[in-house]
Amino acid sequence: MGTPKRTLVTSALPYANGPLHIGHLAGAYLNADIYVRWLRGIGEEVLFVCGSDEHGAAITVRALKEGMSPKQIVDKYHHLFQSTFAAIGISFDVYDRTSSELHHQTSQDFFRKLYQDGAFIERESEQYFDEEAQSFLADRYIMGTCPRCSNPDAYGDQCERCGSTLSPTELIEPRSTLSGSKPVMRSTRHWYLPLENHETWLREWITDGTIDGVVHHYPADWKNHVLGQCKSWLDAGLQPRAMTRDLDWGVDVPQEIPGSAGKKLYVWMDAPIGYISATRKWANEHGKDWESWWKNPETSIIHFIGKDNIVFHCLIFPAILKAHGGYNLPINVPANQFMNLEGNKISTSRNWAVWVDEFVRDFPGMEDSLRYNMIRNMPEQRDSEFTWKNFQETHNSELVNNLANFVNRVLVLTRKYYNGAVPPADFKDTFLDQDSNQTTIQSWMNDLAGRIRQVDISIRQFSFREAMQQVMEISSVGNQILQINEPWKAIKNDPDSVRPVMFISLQIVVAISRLIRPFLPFTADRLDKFLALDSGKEQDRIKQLLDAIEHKGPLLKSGHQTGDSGHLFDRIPDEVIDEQITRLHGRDATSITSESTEPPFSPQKETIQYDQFTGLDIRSGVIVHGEKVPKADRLLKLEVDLGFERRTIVSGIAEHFSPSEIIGQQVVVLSNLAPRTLKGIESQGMILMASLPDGTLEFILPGSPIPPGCVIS
Ligand code: B3M
Ligand code: ZN
Repeated sequence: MGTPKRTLVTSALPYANGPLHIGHLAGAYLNADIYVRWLRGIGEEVLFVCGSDEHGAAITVRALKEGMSPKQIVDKYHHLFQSTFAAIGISFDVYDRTSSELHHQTSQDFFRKLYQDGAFIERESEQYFDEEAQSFLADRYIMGTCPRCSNPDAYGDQCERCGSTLSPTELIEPRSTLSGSKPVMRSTRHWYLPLENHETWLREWITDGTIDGVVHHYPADWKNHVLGQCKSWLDAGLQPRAMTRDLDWGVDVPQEIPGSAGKKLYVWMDAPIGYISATRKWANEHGKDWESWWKNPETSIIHFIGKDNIVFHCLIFPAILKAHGGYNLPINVPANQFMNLEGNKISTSRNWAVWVDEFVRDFPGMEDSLRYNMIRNMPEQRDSEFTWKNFQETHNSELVNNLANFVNRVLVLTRKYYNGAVPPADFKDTFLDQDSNQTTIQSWMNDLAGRIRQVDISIRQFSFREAMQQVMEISSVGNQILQINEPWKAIKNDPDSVRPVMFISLQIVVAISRLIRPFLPFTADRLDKFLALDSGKEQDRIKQLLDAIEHKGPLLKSGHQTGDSGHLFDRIPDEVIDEQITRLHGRDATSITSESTEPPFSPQKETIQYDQFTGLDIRSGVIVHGEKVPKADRLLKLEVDLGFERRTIVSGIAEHFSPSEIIGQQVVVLSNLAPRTLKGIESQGMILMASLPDGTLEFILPGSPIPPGCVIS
């Protein structure tokens, strides 16, 4: 698969100001982890670096809120990040932090070099100042009304509602985040990077993929939304950007520079240099040369980030690197979009999130189920959504019914027919393939090699959803082969014909165990144990698989004794999911009143096809009876007349309506929803409700009364 290369992979340094949620995972960590583990498996040299971003207003504002010092805050979350990433199987080679001494040195050296080379311009300007807190107010230290969308809680650097990039002077009615007071203007001096001087080469690099006329990368390999964002910044014209701030917390501007007192590096100057510091830390600890990862043109650099970090990684950091000189630029920045949760934007302040550390505590041994769902719904090209129901569904129908079922059948039958040993077979032996064609083991293995190459292509295109599906497809095909050959019948009359079937099935299990490791590493470990193969070592494992196939040697030889197997995955019952949904909503209800900075409209869901819509049977109905469900604060048991029949529907509206006030209420019902059992009652449909911005629910009413049973479309 091409010549072995060297790749440096970075994931965005998360701000150490709150726990990790699924949005982080799906944005910049899981995708990077799959990519890195795949390259390791193929036998390529790769280094995966990350660390905590411990500077900037994100940290100090949080510290203020929690009544702790910035140092206490970063210590708390840095350690939580380390354990959470490890628990969910993100396999960094090094996880550093930007408060480390080496990082302060590295970023100061950068600043010093740029200063000495005259890469900065110095400027005096008027900036907002909080007289009460005696502090200048940049970035998140200042809030006000967004001039574009009127969000009253926009920050000095960005409006989170409409996504616009802002500067503090654009805010309407600005106020200090520190004291709430009205700021005044005061003048201050800072060092600016004149980005406009970098515009020409940045444009060539981004749009043509060339540096000084030499091909660096193919722009067609970059994601459209990444290119689009970069181009719109370039088209708007780049402006000088301040690289320093008046702050107490951060990396000091080097002392020997006149005017450095009280000045710190802008967090977006120091944070990306954190990738370099992390590489240096790793190199120091392993006696390696860090520079070959950053300066040798043979090394490819790839930054995995979320879409809100695109401009920093594609324009500002490259300009810093170019101004410094001697560094490689990234070959690709495959930014992901955002993942929403149950119809709303994930929000730390509203506690509307699935926290990864809580997940691993609540679902021990099910780390891969979360990884699997995140991969299936990865926001690669557009925003996506996590729902607990979908989590249950992908787990039960794909991991349990497809994967676990296949593995279990193969290992149980092997034990039954051959005492757990791989049966003898010749590569010329035949069996019926998934299309019921008579096929040799040899030709089927060739086909498998082709499938593995397809996975390789998908991963290198950053299409992780597709790659995951291609691996799962191998398991589906394995199931079909068993189904078509029916070894459980053939074993009685024609036991010889069963040998190649079981032999190939076992080879498929081994192939899956290797191919699935980048995606579901914990499952791969379990599979290795079931197969009694040595586990853990990642380097070259996929390469060995391909080599074995290509040299016509099976990976699992005849006579190999498989180990004890168990269930790979157990089904997730409804109660477990309902509990999570209830908990999520409970949290939101308590926090929504205190501080809501979210837009009143939840993001639109992914586009569906027309026939998905026509699959919904929506009817008019009338509530004829209602009662509270014992021991469930939120649930009402309703009797709904649909004209052609009466239905029992359990609805989560008890906090909004009493049973007596809704008798005779006209309702809109999704009538062909599969029945679900809630608190022991079978609910046979769902009443559609409108969610109002203040968190209340309303019935949807027709313009004039309509009889029950009418089709709504
Ligand atoms: N900490 C921003 C973020 O978490 C930032 C990334 C830095 S990458 C160098 O969105
Ligand atoms: Zn806005």
